[in-house]
Amino acid sequence: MEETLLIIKPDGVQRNLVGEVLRIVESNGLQIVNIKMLKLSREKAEEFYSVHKGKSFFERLINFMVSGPVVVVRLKGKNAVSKLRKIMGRTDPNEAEPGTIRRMYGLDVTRNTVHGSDNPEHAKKEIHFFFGEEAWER
Ligand code: IDP
Ligand code: MG
Repeated sequence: MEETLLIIKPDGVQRNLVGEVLRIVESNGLQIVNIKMLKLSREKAEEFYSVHKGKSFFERLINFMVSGPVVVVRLKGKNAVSKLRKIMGRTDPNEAEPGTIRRMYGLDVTRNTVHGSDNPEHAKKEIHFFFGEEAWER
């Protein structure tokens, strides 16, 4: 069983899409292991997205991610990482497949409603980032 990290970004929380995103995720066979709502500090957001530091969209991304609360979700399931990426769709909602979360709900390439880990290694790190030691203890 693989694990992955989902974040419902500020635009999703703000538009009352938490239930809808979780419904889609759960109905695709991914199970919620842990979940919480929080507001990212600028420092935490920059650390989480540190691989994108220096890119043209970095400031816009960080400003967006600290603009309101997010919901972080630890998920498990068969091929959880690739399954979540598939149901999310591509980064730019305009390029995402019909029926994907980003295509249905994303507003633009920044405000694209959800984050999902891009590989199992990063998933472990991201789960630990938000759920700390309890992530290892389970
Ligand atoms: P991903 O979320 O599909 O993995 P990444 O390339 O890891 O995409 O980028 C992280 C986040 O940064 C995206 O989800 C999006 O919010 C934002 N982002 C990525 N590329 C752009 C861009 O070209 N313009 C504006 N924002 C972007
Ligand atoms: Mg990414």
